[in-house]
Amino acid sequence: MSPLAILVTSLLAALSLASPVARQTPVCPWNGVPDASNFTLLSVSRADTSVRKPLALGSNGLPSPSSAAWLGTAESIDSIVAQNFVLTNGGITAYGSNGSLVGVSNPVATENGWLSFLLPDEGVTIPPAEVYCELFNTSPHGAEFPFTLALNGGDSDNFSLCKSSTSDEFVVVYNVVQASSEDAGYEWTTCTAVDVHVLAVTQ
Ligand SMILES: *[C@@H]1O[C@H](CO)[C@@H](O)[C@H](O)[C@H]1NC(C)=O
Ligand SMILES: *[C@@H]1O[C@H](CO)[C@@H](O)[C@H](O)[C@H]1NC(C)=O
Ligand SMILES: CC(=O)N[C@H]1CO[C@H](CO)[C@@H](O)[C@@H]1O
Repeated sequence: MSPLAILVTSLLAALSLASPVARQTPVCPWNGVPDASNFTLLSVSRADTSVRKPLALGSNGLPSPSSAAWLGTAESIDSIVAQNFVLTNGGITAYGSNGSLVGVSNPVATENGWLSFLLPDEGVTIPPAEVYCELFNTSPHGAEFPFTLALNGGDSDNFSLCKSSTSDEFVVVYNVVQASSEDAGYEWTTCTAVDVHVLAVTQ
């Protein structure tokens, strides 16, 4: 997108928030929206923005089929559960490669929070936890990645990628805390701060 197109998109999004039909949820600040159709997620290192990893749901270390999965780098996952997502009123649903709904977002702890998903049995409907939000970049100069994932009230600044202590999966962890990292199941020394960007899938 050109910077102008990004500006127009941001303005339109801002205007739509001001309209009576816009829904503002407790999880979304003014520069965020609680809905986004079909997207994938990309982590970008804050220290070196050339380090970019597509994210997916996986559950390395758990027997398959498992009733849980969490967000990690696609390259580190033994068997990818889902790579396409939809955000609805702050809740994320995850879709497998054949397009079927396979996961719904769980709440995320305010410290050492894994971005975990529940994998319901087929045919069972469970609503996703409504804790996410898509922030849009408001810079007049535009941004390479105009949309960023945020949670727990619009916080997009505290995601890290860390290696799980029980497998080779690099998982996304919210608000890492060194003192309790061992109990939380990841290796503190492997963590790097990242932004998690929302990439719209164009049909
Ligand atoms: C899609 O794949 C899942 C397993 O990943 C399977 O349980 C389900 O039956 C499949 N659905 C269709 C429509 O093929
Ligand atoms: C998302 O887009 C992909 C690629 O076009 C498609 O295969 C998939 O079915 C779509 N999923 C949803 C939930 O719309
Ligand atoms: C809840 C929390 O710890 N938020 C932190 C997220 O990151 C920003 C910027 O690094 C901090 O200022 C916040 O305190």
